[in-house]
Amino acid sequence: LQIVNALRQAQQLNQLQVYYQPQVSIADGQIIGAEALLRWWHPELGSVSPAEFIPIAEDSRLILSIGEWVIRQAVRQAKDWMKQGFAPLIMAVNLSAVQFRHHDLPALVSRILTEENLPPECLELELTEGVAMHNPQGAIAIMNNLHARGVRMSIDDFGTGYSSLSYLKKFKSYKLKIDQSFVRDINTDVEDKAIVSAIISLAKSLGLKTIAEGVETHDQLSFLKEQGCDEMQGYLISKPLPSDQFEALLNTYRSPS
Ligand code: G
Ligand code: G
Ligand code: MN
Ligand code: NA
Repeated sequence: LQIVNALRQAQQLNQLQVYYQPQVSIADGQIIGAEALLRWWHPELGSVSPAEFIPIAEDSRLILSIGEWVIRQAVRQAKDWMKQGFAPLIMAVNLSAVQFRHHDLPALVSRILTEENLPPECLELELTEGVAMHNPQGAIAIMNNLHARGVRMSIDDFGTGYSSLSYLKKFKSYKLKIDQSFVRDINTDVEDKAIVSAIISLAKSLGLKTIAEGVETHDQLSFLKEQGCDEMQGYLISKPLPSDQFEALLNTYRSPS
């Protein structure tokens, strides 16, 4: 109960911050996107992981206001970098189950994009495989709605849930995010190798892009490149960064025109 109250106040007290982790094209090494990741710094509790507080925010439905704030911050940031002359990035934002199923989500997303003047195709909403498959028919309807508004969808933590391939085909997603648990031992574990190459082949045959999460070493990257994975995200490039540090990183890749 105490943590719920602390979380309720966190927004007003400016204790929440959005960090950004670069997503890089494996073919040419360019930064083509960013994943927005929420951070909470509490004066007594210190840094609280979203893995801990998102479930609490979900139960209390605080996630609806916090989640809206994250989408707006991320969209505004993407627009700001675009205005500065950086090539357009695709900004990826995580959606929780409660947010995804809330009836107002598609309209809310459109409203934010209009108000912040960001092209919808610059926003990607990440849905975990578990949430998508929990009620696949419902998920298809929501994804169709978001897709019709021009927003991209990706399936997060792919491989950790149980996917029905017939549904995967019907999801209006354009990218599978290969969970970092499969990437970690990719150079030594024959099963992980097999799983990752199977996910990449599956994605290709369904016309979906792939991004590997949690890439930390050059050896992991070499294997992914060999298998034809499209993109990567992980400490090898950068950990999630506050916006000013992300911008500094963008500047080392290419200067604003
Ligand atoms: O960045 P980190 O490893 O601390 O994230 C831990 C977990 O919290 C991840 O599963 C990530 O998807 C989730 N997460 C981070 N930010 C958000 C957010 O804004 N919304 C939701 N729903 N989940 C988030
Ligand atoms: O569940 P989701 O994929 O949204 O969460 C991504 C989580 O993975 C974030 O908490 C992020 O901080 C973390 N992360 C990102 N890159 C790496 C990495 O290279 N190694 C590890 N161990 N974690 C990472
Ligand atoms: Mn994610
Ligand atoms: Na993930």
